[in-house]
Amino acid sequence: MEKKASGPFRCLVTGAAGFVGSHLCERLLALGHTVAGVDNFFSGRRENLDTFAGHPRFFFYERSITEPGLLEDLHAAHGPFHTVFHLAAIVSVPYSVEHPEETHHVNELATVRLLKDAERLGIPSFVFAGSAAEYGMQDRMPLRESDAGEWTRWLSPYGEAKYRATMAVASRRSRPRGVSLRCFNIYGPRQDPSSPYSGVISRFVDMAVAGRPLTIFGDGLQTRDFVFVDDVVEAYRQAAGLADESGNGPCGIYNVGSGRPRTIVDLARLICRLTERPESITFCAERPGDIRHSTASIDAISRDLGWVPRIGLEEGLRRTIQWMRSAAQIPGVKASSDGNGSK
Ligand code: UD2
Repeated sequence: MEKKASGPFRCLVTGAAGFVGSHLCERLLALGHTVAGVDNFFSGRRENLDTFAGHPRFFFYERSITEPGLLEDLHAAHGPFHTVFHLAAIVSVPYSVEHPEETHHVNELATVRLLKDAERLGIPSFVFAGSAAEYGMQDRMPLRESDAGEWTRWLSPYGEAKYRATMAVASRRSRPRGVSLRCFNIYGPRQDPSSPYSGVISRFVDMAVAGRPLTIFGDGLQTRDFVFVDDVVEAYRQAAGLADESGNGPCGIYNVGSGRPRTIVDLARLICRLTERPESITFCAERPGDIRHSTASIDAISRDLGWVPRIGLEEGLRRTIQWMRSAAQIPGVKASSDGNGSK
């Protein structure tokens, strides 16, 4: 049985024009909440706001999360907030390797400052976009929340900054109660396929819809854990306590994934079948720095929040393919900016 929604509440969403942030805003508005959204369009895209930009309970600010005083300003204008959903970040792993200092400032220090501001303002709940990249290089699967620590060999400044920010958030027990969601490979409508580092599903669906061969880096036997964006949004809602009548939720760190490993070659074949294309797959050199396997243990989030993914891979792919086909019809909508979104 679906838990009864509480509220309505006022929420802040940073990264509102991103792949996941825009879905989160849309869902919160549909549930009757008021949403202040922030994005500086570093990787977010204006068209991601199209379906709700004019909503009477949505207030958008083109500002950066690195600006001191941001939370105070928005709290004064639209608060008191029940939850800060903090998704804005440098999301590109290769960019983080080239710009480690900037990544440290945006992904870690700005998060810590927002957290302190939330404490000063007495905001009840702070939910952070952690990442599976926090686990770095690992041999044992599935990954449990305790598998990342100071001993971890991070593969990028992105992974390390996300880990440090997660630890700061998850140590908060009240006002704000802190939750970090370590999301695995998120996919779905609005994920941008245009960069070589965009999520593999957005790239494969884009290639298949365009009638081009799907390009696998390496032997295709590497595995990932794919989770549909609507399931991720539901995890955010539950983590904030918005699915509970009391408005209360947990604190700590939770993996968000399917709990099921999928090989990239099986994924490619499935996408060919669902797009009704002949199986046209090419293999090329392995991507430098790629991890071999990544699977989430979702025991903790299932136990504490009752969250389980509802959308299976095939259904999620169908929805993604449908979106990619319709986006392909609208000039200027599909593709063409930095990869935002997953992990
Ligand atoms: C990387 C990043 C992650 C995020 C993600 C983009 C790390 C540790 N993590 O994760 O933070 O930026 O990329 O979604 O760097 N692949 C192909 N063909 C393609 C594209 C990808 O074979 O056209 C392979 C790729 O080599 C990898 C797998 O598919 O083995 C998954 O790739 P991904 O980029 O979707 O995700 P991932 O987990 O490597």
